[in-house]
Amino acid sequence: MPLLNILRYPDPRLQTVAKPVALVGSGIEPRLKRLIADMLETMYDANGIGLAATQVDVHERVIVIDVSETRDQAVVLINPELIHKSAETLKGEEGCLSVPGIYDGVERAAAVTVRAADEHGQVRDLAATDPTLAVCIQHEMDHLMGKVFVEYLSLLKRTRIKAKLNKELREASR
Ligand code: K1U
Ligand code: ZN
Repeated sequence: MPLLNILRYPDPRLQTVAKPVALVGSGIEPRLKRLIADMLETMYDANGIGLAATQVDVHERVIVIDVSETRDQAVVLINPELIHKSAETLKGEEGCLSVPGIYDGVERAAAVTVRAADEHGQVRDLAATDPTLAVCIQHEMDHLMGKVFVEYLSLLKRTRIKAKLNKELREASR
């Protein structure tokens, strides 16, 4: 199965708001199954713990996540909706496959509950109390809304990050 190209910040396509997936009664259509398989392969190949369809230039509400150490506990979220956010917050270090080499702290809810269809089209509630999973869900749901984690950082930091990534892009295309 092919590895998908991951868009790099500040590519304007990362700002696209994803549309809901039309789920029909008889489960997941082959095109969507292929997308999920390709996204999982791409995420594992890049050593990521999550990937949103937006990052591979598909503007539909699909997320894959695996925060396990064994890398065999994939979670697929189709049309995810946050139904609960804890009042307790945490400031954890985040990274992003679309912003390579940049890590910084972002304040997020420490626990969330998300309602989403799984890879079989079954709608389920997932209560994420593990902070890494909770943060990753929020980070990936931001991608579906066209938001990249660096937008939580100061303008100065964002300007520096854009300059660094643009320089790397120029050097790579020489
Ligand atoms: O690009 C992405 O959306 C995936 C991203 C998910 C993520 C990482 C950390 C916090 C929130 C969301 C990554 O997988 S970045 C690479 C990575 O594996 C990683 C980086 C920092 C901490 C933990 C993992
Ligand atoms: Zn990301």
